[in-house]
Amino acid sequence: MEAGTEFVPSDFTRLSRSPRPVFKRKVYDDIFQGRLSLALAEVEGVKVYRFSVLPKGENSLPSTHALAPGSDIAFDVLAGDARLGLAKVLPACTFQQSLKARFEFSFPLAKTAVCLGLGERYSSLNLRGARHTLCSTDNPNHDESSDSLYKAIPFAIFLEDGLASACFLDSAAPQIYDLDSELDGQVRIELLSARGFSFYYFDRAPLTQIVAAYTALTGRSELPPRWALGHQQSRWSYPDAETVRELAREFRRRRIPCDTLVLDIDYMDDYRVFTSDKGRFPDFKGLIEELARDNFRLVTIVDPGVKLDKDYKIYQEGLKLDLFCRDAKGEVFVDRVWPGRSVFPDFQMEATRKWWAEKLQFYYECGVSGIWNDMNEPAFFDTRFIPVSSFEELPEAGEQPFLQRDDADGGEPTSVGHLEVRNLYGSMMCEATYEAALAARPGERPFVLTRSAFAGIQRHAAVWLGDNKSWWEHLRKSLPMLLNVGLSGVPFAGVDIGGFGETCSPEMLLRWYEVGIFFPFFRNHCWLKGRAQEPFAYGATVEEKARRLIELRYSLLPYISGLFHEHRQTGAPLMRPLLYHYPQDAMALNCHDQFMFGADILVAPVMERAQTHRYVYLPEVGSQWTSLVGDKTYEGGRSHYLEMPLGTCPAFVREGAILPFADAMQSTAEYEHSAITFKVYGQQGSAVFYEDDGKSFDYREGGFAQWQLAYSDGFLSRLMGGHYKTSRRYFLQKPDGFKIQVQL
Ligand code: MIG
Repeated sequence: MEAGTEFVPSDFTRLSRSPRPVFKRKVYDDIFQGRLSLALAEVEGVKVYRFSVLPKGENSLPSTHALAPGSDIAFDVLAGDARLGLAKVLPACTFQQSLKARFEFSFPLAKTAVCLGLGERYSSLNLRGARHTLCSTDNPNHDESSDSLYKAIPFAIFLEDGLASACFLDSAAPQIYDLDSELDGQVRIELLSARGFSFYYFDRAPLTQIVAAYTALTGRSELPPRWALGHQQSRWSYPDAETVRELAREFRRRRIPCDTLVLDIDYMDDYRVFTSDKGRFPDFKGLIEELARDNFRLVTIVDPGVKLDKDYKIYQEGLKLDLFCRDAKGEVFVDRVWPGRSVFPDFQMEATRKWWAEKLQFYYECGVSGIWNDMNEPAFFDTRFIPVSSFEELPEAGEQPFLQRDDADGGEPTSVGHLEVRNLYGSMMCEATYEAALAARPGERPFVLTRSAFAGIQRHAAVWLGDNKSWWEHLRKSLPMLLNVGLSGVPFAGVDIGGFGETCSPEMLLRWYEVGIFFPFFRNHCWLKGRAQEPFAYGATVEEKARRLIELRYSLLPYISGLFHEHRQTGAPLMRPLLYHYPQDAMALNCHDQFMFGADILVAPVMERAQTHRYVYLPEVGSQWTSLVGDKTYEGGRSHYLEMPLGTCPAFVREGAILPFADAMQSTAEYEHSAITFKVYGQQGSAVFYEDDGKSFDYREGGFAQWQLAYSDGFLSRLMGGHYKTSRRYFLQKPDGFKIQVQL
């Protein structure tokens, strides 16, 4: 490769549309001369094999921070030749180092296997039949030609005959997963790296258990602060304090529930991070206090790029402390982003993360509630990385646009080419941000939102899927995309409701809210062009229907909090493909326009223009489903052609469920005092009801209430655990509609 040619600025769209490289069939000479080891652990009842590869010249495996610290999973090293051992556990698996900076795995894929996971893919649910590159990329055009997007989560699941197996390739370097794209029944994984890595294979088990094992390894999300589960309103950008005040007033005046207002890049002084613009936000702190009086939280965006400005303190400091990325010649790497020419913190170094966390105190001192990390792939206006998939191997460090200093092992930093660790950049920024929040408010659950992410991100941040558009196709795609993100270990996820780019129509906004109230992360956001997209921006009819939907979201908060608790227990995502609960049901296998929201609620939204009806598939012969709104009942085990007028709630409740509902409210500040009504679906039911204070970490030490509920013969029995007490009232709504108060 000629130095310099791969990284010249070029037109993104053209590149991403260039013909795909043909997969190489050449068999390479085996050049591997390093060390291998194979180990086994039983995790959540799943046999997990770890195949570690240390190429020649490397002394230790680099850490990617993907594994949860303190998860004491003990791997037993297996005797025997590691490669033969791997073939034994993964039939017909071949492994080879084919070039100095290229490794390959391949193994056969059962004919009917469904492929899932791999984080954020522009794909329908089944990832099979395509090549998927994992190299975090700010690709603003999500379409059929898209390959890499913002996140890189190298965890792939293969579901076959009701059981799943999976692999997790723990390396932050670019990877390509060819999932039978040549229709020859092969999975081929290429890793473009010169460094060591571990390849985990999860042996066949039920999908629920595979997800439990993967999240036991890479960690589970802490419970989010309750306010972050409420409705969030964002735009690029609300330009000044007065606009923000007016926005808050409008929400409350119109009684549209909302917890959080979000400030995009224009709150800053000329896009300098850790500042606010004195002209447009003269009293930033005062504004936040004022909003708080009305029960609004403020979240601000933070980008990694630091403006190259010799008079800017942050730039001076980072330079002096030597915390910015440098190129092979030792020059600080400069590229353009929103602040103009900028430099980029080397988050791979602990010192940088500590420094960043200190700087973030600016926001917490002002009263900001959460931080939204954007552009952290990292994105550049000039340097382009696509298409990695055309590389034969990873370019030498010196040929990469810059280097990073990796001290992830806790030792002396090693210099590595940026691409070796690029997929980690966003996650490392989030780790710093999470620590900053904990330092600022010990004992309070942080809220961090991120665009770029690597495996394990769920420990530090929620994610959203970047720049979707106000297109029906993007509304439709949000389902399978979020489902695969969830199966990849990340429960707290959402997409911009209404779409980020282009212009959302009134009809589309409502359809998006109909399903959006079931996205774990629930935020309306759009760009600066096009029309306003707040739920009240489209006239009275839309406003009224949107209000009802958002109110419903708030009523569901007890259920949603319970789902996050369940995630902590089992690793289960909140949004689950039907096959998660019905793996033997052929109709469920390929269903990507419906999903389960927890085990009890099935969501089947309308996602087409001018469509007033749709087929809804309800699983399980012999069971009965009830519409969440309106209490109409439908038989399970077949499809129903249902009328779904605008503003409809497209959700159905499983027979035997008991759902907890809060009263409607304007913000989660009212949650504590709301009554909770347990509604029974069917003549008997059972459920676990979970609650806690919604803000602290007390739940780790018993500061929660967990009720085992069982209903039969008109009687509700409850068994309680934990020592969290509330003063709210609880009601039971029986199947005949009759409502009575229940005592603790
Ligand atoms: O280059 O901060 O995905 O949500 O509004 C665009 C401006 C940068 C991209 C994010 C989007 C955000 C926008 N950002």
